[in-house]
Amino acid sequence: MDAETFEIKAYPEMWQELGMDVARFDKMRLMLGEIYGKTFLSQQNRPVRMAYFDQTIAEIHGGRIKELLAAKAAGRPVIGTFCVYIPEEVVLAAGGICVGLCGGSQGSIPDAEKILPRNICPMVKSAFGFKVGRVCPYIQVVDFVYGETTCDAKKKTWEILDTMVPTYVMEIPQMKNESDRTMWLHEVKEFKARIEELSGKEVTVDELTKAVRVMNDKRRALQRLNTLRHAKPTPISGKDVLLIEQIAFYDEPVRFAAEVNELCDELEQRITAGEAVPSKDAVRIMVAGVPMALPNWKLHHLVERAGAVIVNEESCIGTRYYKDLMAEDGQDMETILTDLTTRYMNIDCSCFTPNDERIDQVLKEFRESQADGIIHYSLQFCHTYNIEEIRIREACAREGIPYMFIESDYSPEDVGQIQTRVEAFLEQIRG
Ligand code: BJ8
Repeated sequence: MDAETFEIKAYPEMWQELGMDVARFDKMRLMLGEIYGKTFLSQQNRPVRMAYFDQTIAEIHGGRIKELLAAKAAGRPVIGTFCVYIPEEVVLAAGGICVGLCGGSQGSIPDAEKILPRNICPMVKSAFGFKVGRVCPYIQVVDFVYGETTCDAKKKTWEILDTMVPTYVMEIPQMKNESDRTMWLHEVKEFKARIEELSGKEVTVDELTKAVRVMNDKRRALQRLNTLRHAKPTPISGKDVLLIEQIAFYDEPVRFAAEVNELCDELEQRITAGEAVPSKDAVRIMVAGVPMALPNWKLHHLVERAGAVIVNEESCIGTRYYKDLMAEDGQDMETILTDLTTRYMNIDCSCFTPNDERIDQVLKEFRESQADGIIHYSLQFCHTYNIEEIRIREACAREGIPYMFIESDYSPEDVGQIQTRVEAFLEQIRG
């Protein structure tokens, strides 16, 4: 595959059956394919094993959708998600499938703004707009959307989204006291009952244990990838790792973990051979902050185009998704669900207060990734990340870590301005 000829495959008949706006979606498909070619396939010296992930993108609107439809036909529920708080293990144990829904595109925002206020998070608008405009096959396929009460923009949008596609909302605690843990455990049990009702299948201890192993294996593969990219020089670009972290949310988990491990084998050989991407003395940047939902590649592209390399994402599309595993030896349902509750309560989303763990985690990841500086990335109107940024900035100042804050959206309008700021930041680091 090369940058000029790459194309995302078209499945107009299937899209028609899914009730999509086929003509408009087809234009979006062509545009996405072109951007993908320029952003990813134009990179030099990519690992050979990235071919699987390129192929996954080529089939993003077809191959995976066919798999989801086949699963549904076999009675397996398909759940669309927007947050790493979904207890995926429970869905898997009932034979179901989780798919992360797109929310990283400017193209669907005008659809959302016909209904929602303009001054809310672009991720929420983008995701909502995909349903309004009927331009995402994933949201057309799902049995229900999993929503959560992490932030105000999301929780109020679910009420409106629910009129278009069934939306199940779980209450996420905002603190981590004992009472919050008890409440979250109760929420998990109710979610399990809902999944069992939908699938017609009881979630047994055996099935749940198997699902925990599947998810742990997938998370272990991503941890391995992240550890390998921390090598100096790094054997893979930040863009490619971000892409894999995004694909993690919709690919079949066993296949995905196997492919990531194959890639890791190749990266180990590259490290031994001293192969560097992009060059041995490239400035190493760690990104922290909000998730970058598909196809949000803007910041990574700008940073790496300026000659630096991104070596870590402290983000839900990043380490927050895979840093924590679960015990695999739970003997009874109550113990497993309690372990699961603990694992998910370790997620240090900025919706929590206080959230000191996240500040510590950012510093820990900075040290582990051998980065030279941190860019904190927030989306416009995301109050929790935009305010928590103050504490990250203070911590970086205390530790003498070069630091920059970027608040952006999905439009191309601030590209020039971000490019200039990134270049100045890299110069500051180079000294
Ligand atoms: S666990 S980070 S995936 S909520 S950026 S929509 S918070 S206004 S994405 Fe998130 Fe779950 Fe937390 Fe992770 Fe709201 Fe902020 Fe937008 Fe956000």
